Amino acid sequence: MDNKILVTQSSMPDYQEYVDEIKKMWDSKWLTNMGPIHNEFEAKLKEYLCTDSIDLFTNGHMALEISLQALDLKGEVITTPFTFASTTHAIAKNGLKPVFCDIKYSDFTIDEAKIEALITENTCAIVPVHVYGNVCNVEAIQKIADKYNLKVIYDAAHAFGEKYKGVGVANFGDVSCFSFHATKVFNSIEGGAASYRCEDIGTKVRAIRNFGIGQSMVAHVGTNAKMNEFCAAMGVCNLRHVDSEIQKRKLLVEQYVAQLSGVEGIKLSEYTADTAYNYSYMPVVFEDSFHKSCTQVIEDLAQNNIFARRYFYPLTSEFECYKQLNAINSTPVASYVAHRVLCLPLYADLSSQDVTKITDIIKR
Ligand code: T4K
Repeated sequence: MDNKILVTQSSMPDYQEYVDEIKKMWDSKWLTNMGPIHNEFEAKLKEYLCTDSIDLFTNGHMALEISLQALDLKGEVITTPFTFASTTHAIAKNGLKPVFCDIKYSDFTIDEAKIEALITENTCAIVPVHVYGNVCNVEAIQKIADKYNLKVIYDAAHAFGEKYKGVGVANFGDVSCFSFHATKVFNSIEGGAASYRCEDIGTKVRAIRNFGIGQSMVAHVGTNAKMNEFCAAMGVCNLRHVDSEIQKRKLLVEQYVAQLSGVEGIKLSEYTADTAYNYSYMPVVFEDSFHKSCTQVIEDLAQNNIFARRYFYPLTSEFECYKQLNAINSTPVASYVAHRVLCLPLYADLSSQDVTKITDIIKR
């Protein structure tokens, strides 16, 4: 391999640990369709995520898309444009209209103070994103949802294992959806999960995940989004090590923060004492007062074989497929951040020397 430093690097167990795990499949010949490793993984996740309800999926996107389908929603959904394509696509794929709400500059999550003004008689739900692992203002959002009888579906793709005021994030809203993609803090190669407040949603979600096949008959238009045993085995292995991976990331983030805070024109994400973070991303906003533009920083880093990424640029509201919604100028804070934010390399095996090299290049 070359010596490139990429934005992230998949966490993997020792080769032998994974081989020992998948060896069971050669004995059982059971590869998919909610097999024994799948069920073991699910049980372990319930414990880790502090929730009674967890269902596994092929990926985080299918968890989100199917959960929205299971809620039988119609009309408009208030959401953030400062996210990965998946969030907005999951809404649109269900025939729902995304209505974009601005974000807060402090932590880049949906601005709860701007949600109510967007509610109409057609609003049926709110889909906030715990972006970069920054937990949304779950109390304020739930208050609004209760007042207007709206469902809340959290895109928790970045928030695996986090707690807010001691409560696992899987417990907020009607549904929370996680991603276990190879690029995430915790991965099962590809994979995802959803947790629910109400078991009825779980029953429906499980049917839709398996072609709509329920207890007796096919009642829902379903799809195939079942997690296979190879992915579940990777999940079981990685779950054993996730706490130490998060601890290593925490130290690296603390180093980044120490070396970049106070620099004129650099804005870092705000961390609060209420949240137990997973340190999934290292976002930095290069404000106009910084001596280089975000694009120049990307180029300077790339010249040194370091590859930061523009998560999330452009806003999903600026995608070709959503232009007809005419929402491009409706979220000024999100637009400002999207044009200036970079996620710096962050993964458990990144060295502290590399963090220093990266921050030196940025400050130089
Ligand atoms: N909601 C939100 C808010 C999300 O961010 C995402 C996914 C979802 C929903 C949907 O969840 P999933 O359906 O994906 O489970 C990546 C991921 O593909 C995507 O999962 C993630 N968000 C998004 C933010 O980033 P890319 O296009 O940046 O990935 P890629 O291939 O450029 O990889 C980035 C770096 O990661 C590489 O430079 C090296 C490293 N890498 C990548 C792969 C694929 C590895 O070390 N190992 C690997 O196997 O999208």
